[in-house]
Amino acid sequence: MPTLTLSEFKITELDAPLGAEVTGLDASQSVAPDVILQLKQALRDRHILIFKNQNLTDEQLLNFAFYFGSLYVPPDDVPVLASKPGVTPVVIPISNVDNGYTGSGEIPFHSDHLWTPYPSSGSLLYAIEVPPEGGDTYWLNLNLAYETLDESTKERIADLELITYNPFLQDPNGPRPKYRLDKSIPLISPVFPHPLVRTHPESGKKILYLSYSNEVEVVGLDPQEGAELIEQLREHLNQPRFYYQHKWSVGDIVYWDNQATLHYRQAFDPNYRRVMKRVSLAGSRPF
Ligand SMILES: O=C(O)CCC(=O)C(=O)O
Ligand SMILES: [Fe+2]
Repeated sequence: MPTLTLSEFKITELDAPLGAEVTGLDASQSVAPDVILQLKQALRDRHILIFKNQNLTDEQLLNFAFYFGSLYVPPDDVPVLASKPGVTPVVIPISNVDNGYTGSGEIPFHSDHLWTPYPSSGSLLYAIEVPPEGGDTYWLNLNLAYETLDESTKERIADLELITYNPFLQDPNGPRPKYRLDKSIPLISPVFPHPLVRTHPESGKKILYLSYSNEVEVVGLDPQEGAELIEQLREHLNQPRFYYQHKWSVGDIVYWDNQATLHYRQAFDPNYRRVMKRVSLAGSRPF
């Protein structure tokens, strides 16, 4: 009989509103079917999985990610993080050095690719170098955010659709409005309304599908009324009781569900190096 060791495969729920830690799994190797199924179930239940102590090549990271789905590829005319015209890298450098894409500033709560027609189901972020302080990432439970709304708000938003404007089509040095009040500004790209209350495609849970600071518009509502509603929902979202703050260690992979969470990145001192790699997985049309 093999003896049990500390590196035995284990999924441990975090003492937080979402998240589970996975130990005793080497993501560079092939993974047993029952383990993959347990991970998928844990992701449905806990929305983010944190794999500890990994050491992977890009190819191994992709091979691991593809157990959970195929690569997210945006339409050619819908830019996302790291897009060059018509091409988006497969493994995206999330780094403040060597031409990485995300600098060292704060990144407000968002869900990746929310402004696209078929947003990614999830993303995996693998930490290669981390700063000694700062640069924590927070994940927020959007099912809990929805469930804790009062009944009259739930009724009011039940059938609303929301447009999130593509932040990668905005002038990076221009104003960053949080709501589209001025409808006279011509649109420079197609927009993709999604249900403001999304149903998770696997768990069936209701999700308040709204990022914290992208420019948005509620379809069919008077702009002032829409802006007030969205502000109220965003105030509700932004509460510590809905989120988990992750302090990174080298070798962590966090796999999160973009259909159930938002994430936020704390700023950090630009003199430190923070080097990560991200892979995003294909999703489906929100309903
Ligand atoms: O740098 C981070 O922690 C997260 C950046 C981010 O938003 C992403 O990789 O999708
Ligand atoms: Fe992101």
